[in-house]
Amino acid sequence: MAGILLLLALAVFPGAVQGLWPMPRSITSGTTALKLSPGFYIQASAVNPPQADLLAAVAQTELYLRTDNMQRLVLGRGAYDMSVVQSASTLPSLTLSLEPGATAESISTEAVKALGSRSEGYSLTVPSDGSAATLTANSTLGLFRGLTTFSQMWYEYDGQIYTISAPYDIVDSPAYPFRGFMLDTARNYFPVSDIYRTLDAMSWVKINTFHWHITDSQSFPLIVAEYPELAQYGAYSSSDVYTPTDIQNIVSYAAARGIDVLLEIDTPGHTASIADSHPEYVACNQATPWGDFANEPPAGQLRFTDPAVRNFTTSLLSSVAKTLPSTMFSTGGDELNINCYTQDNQTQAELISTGLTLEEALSAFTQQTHGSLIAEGKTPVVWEEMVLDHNVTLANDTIVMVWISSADAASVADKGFRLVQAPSDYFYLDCGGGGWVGDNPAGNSWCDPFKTWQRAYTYDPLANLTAAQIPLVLGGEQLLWTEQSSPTNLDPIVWPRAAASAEVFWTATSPGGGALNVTEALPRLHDIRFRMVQRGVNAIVLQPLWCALRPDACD
Ligand code: CP6
Repeated sequence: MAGILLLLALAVFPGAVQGLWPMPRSITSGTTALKLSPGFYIQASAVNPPQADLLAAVAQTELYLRTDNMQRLVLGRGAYDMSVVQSASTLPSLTLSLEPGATAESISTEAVKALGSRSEGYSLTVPSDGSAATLTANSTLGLFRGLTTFSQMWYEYDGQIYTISAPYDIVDSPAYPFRGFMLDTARNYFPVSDIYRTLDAMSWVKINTFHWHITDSQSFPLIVAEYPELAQYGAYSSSDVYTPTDIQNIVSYAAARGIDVLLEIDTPGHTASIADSHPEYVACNQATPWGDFANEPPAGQLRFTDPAVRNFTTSLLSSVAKTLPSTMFSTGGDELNINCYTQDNQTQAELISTGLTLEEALSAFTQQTHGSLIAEGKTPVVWEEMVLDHNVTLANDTIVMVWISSADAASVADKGFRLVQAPSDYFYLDCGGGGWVGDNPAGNSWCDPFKTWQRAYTYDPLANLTAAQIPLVLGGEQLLWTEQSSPTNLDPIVWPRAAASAEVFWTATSPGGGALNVTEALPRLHDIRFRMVQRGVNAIVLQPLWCALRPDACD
């Protein structure tokens, strides 16, 4: 009977890699069991000098190893001969070192470097014979990514911590430099603690960019030192705000986890909340019916033809950008409503007096705002309409976010811009189905179409691009617009779905083919989801536990 069970086990998981997410790009693993010594430790003293954030990551990894308690998965799957597992060799330690010539900068310093110069690769070897495991990298950021992988190998069973896939030999690095997650904190407010927890979960799947859509028409929660009136009048309340200290804390928390914060102050559209403190800067403020002036209520867009508004916006963006370490800053540029300006007497008068078309004036506005960002060393980021709809003149190295449709990536690439894949038809996590769901007398699904993790996972980031355009794809991100999300549903609506693109852009087989296949991925996604729950993130379950315990039985 035991023999039949063992045979069955080998047939079900013939050396399958358990638990790793994203899957390393190069891995050999075995079928030998190995357990952590009771005195297991991670040795970082060869990293000289070891920075505080690396030591904190080491301590955190040691804690996760002891507390993840994954026994119900893999070992609890019941198909293993536990006497073999229990007589496994013991792993005494994991030794970290930098490759010769690499400097021991902090993870935080590495995390905010420009995309092309961020080094996230690492090599991780875990022998099965009881000799020490080794992790080497070119940077502390690479060591951090390797620690994340190491922490996903282990499963608690009966008081011991095991892997069943030793020996491991992993040489890993991301396929794409930009792997993001976007959160909108303007439709509904999220306390700093929710953002910390989200950053933790992002780091567990090696997402390296927090695209923070911090302001919009509904609220302006960002306290800007030079313009305190914006949040004073534009935030939902005096407590629903991010202070300069909050911003610095979030940026530091993110960087220590290998995450760069790409802040977005959306302009010139999506700015009705600026009218709460500066009504003279905003056209069609709360005009009705809102549908004639905006994609969702309230209407209101900056009067970008007005020199005072251009100067104010330029100063606002650079005041905020200069407080952030990222080399990127987003000025938005999505969903501009032209009718708002056609109906605005002041805008029309300014166009007549300057002799400019609306698009020429938009170009002038963008050149001024971007000019000051570039002068501060930032690379501007914009939504695709700036390039595809409004023909705005942009610096060649501007990064363009594709959102309207996956089909638009090729059009952006045709114009020669670098791009981030954020297509609504694959990567939007919200249930708006159009950004806005108000009255719904037809009673359609509140969440139609819901994008499953499988949908995101099967996205091909290089579809319809020529070989010459492929290098323009920096990566991609899943996004949460929060018209219908708040702290009450943040974790469940994001996790584990947002892990899908994390693997697409880390592991992606290239060219073409997004990643692996959903059948192979499902057991690993069960495991990372369970690990998220163990670590305090309320990620939704994917299937009955019965299926998670029996990979392949529910395909
Ligand atoms: N808010 C802002 C939004 C959306 C965008 N920008 C949005 C549009 C369509 C859908 C979902 C969200 N709510 N500022 C588009 C970039 Cl389906």
